[in-house]
Amino acid sequence: MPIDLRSDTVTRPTDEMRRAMASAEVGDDVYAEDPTVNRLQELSAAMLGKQAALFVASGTMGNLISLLCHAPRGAEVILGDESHIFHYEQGGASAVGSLVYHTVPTQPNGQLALDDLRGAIRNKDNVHFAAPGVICLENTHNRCGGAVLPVEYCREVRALADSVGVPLHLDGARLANAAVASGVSMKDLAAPFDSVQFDLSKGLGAPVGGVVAGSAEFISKARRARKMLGGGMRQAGIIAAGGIIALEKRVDRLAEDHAKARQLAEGLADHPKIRIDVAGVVTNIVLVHLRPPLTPKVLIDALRERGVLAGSPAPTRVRFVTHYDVSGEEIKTVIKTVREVLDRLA
Ligand code: TLP
Repeated sequence: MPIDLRSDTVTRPTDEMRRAMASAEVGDDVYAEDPTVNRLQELSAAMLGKQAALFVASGTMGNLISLLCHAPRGAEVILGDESHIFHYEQGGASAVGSLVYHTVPTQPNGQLALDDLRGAIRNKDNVHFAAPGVICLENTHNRCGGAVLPVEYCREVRALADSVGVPLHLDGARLANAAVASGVSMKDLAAPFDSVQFDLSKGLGAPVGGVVAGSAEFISKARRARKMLGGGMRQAGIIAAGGIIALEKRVDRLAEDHAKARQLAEGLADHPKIRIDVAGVVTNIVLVHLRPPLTPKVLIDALRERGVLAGSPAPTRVRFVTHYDVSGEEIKTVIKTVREVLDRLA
């Protein structure tokens, strides 16, 4: 078996999760009658300090549902140019919801500068402009190496959003990692946002799904949007049961993944063919910047031959993501392998 660091999405459910899934009580969730889904939703809403929550098939679906419910046709989704929603979700809000993406530069720490946001919020009373529909942040920030957004910053964006009457959405696919790394609860991190989506199927280890949380009114709209998108999943308690274990038992251990990421970054950082911002590795993502002429493809192919899998988010970067299914010993093997491969490559 290769050591797979392409993503924390590769984690497999534990035996405990599989047992819970096998014995889950189920019902038809389109009628809101699946007791296990209902329990996951109640637990999620409580953990995020929101009135209600909705189980969704994936993080991508959770983000799309949220944007569709916040913004009317033709309105703008204001978001970072390095955000997951902009890069990796097929422009779904445009394709499905007739929304317009308005990007602002993402700072290296994952934040969007308040001045840039102010500049992007157009005057909705001017007939020439698309109206502002929703502002989106991302915590942790995937393409910024798992950076954590401080809650104080999120509160500043909230104040700005309030001053112009625009809702605020959080892509919190790895919100649990942000909470563990910063020592701020998921509830406090979620508080400034009207809606939050988080994933159960990444570092938390559930096999499928995510959750959207918000006000009761927002979630009843979200339930309609989920059905329209084909996400009415019937006896979904089978998969929701894994999500309950993830939330109840798998949050605190994310600290181990963060330590493994730090171990990896520190073990590689002094190699002359690469650059790593070690201090910036605070969660489970390690971005390795390659010095030319080295390219991600050459490095990734050579590592694959030696049984180590990594991904490439950009033309000069390779990404390693730590998770439950990779041990500290395996990280030592990865460090040794990457160093040997780098020494050998041009
Ligand atoms: N991220 C995946 C890939 O899509 C890149 C990964 O391997 O990191 N928001 C953020 C910040 C994400 O990182 C992801 C997945 C999603 C949303 C989408 O979640 P899913 O895969 O459940 O649709």
